[in-house]
Amino acid sequence: MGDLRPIIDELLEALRKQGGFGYVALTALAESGDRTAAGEIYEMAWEQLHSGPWSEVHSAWRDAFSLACLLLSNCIERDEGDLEQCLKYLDMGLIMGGLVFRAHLESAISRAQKAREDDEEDDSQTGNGGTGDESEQNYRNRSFAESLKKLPSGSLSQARIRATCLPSLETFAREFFLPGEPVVIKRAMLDWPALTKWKNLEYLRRIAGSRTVPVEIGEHYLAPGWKQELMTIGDLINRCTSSELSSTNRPYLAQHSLFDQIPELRKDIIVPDYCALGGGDMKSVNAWFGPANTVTPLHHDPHHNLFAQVVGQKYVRLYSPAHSSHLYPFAESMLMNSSQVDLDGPDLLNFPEFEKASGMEYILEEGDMLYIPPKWWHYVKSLSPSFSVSFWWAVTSSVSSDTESYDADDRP
Ligand SMILES: O=C(O)CCC(=O)C(=O)O
Repeated sequence: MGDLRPIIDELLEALRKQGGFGYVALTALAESGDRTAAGEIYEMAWEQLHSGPWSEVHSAWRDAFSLACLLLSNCIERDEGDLEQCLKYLDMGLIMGGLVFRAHLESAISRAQKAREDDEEDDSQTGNGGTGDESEQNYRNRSFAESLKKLPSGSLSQARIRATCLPSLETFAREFFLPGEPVVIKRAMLDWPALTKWKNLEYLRRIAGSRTVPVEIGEHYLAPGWKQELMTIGDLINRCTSSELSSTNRPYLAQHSLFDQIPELRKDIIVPDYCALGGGDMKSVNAWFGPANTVTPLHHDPHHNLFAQVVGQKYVRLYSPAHSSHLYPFAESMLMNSSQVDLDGPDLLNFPEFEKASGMEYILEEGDMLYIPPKWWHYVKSLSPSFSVSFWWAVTSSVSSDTESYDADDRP
């Protein structure tokens, strides 16, 4: 921890100013390897992260949380050698913590992953490796035809989104990007390793199974009872492949910056050249992984979006911004980019204008990439187990328009 000294001292100074005297008093002990002290500073920082709205949590507490995760993980590795548990704490630091210790968390994660892989190699040589074959069959066999029956009413009778095969950058710019027209680009990912690798759940388990991620549970983010849980990707895969899935317990790893967290998975994807248009200010690259029937309700985002369908099929319905008045956006500022109309059961008594909205639709297949221009309304439902990646980018300020005047990176 030698190189951390000045950073820790600076952090402790900031925490004193925030009244975090208990944390400050225990840090030296935690640094010296006292597991109880490390556990206590973890709890103190955790409490501070949950003491009010996230935007009001002081950044020093976020960094204090990361440091506690690092110190606790060191103690666990030394006392129990439980690398899964270490990874859990280190990921918590990445997900909930600040930026100051991010590089330290990342290198501790690489070390723990490497040590885990070495252990697994030993296990496989002694025949201790296991596979979840039966449940994987379950997962794959869920019928696409069954999911098609559950599409919103009026589906498969809307205009079809235009599709084209790998347009040149110039054609894409002239015909779609500049006029703001959606398009499906076929065969857009032939060179992505993800296209073959991510079908294999054992691959995902091996690369990412012990990593902790935020998962949405429930029908969709506007439905009653919807919540978020932190779980490992291994647990998520177990839940996706369980035969007991229902709308209330359906898990969805949605809009998560997985590729910042697990660089090894980033090697499986390639940022499309189209994202360079307009100055190409990449806002986020997000993963969307879940079983059949996950729903993202009708909403819009401020950025250009290239949405890559890597595994499985998804139904997409789009409405142009010109139809906003027929779609009844929520009045509350947090939800202003979401429609009150539930496409899976539209309430035409309360939202009669919805009948006037005319949408466009498409069933995205593996290897399809959908361009969604800024502010276009979109509804997305998976028709099979699915893994997608979205690339959100903004035009740089010299060419930006009012379509990008606010930031709604947080879901919804
Ligand atoms: O795939 C989904 O469920 C939703 C994707 C989406 O809303 C987006 O990429 O902006």
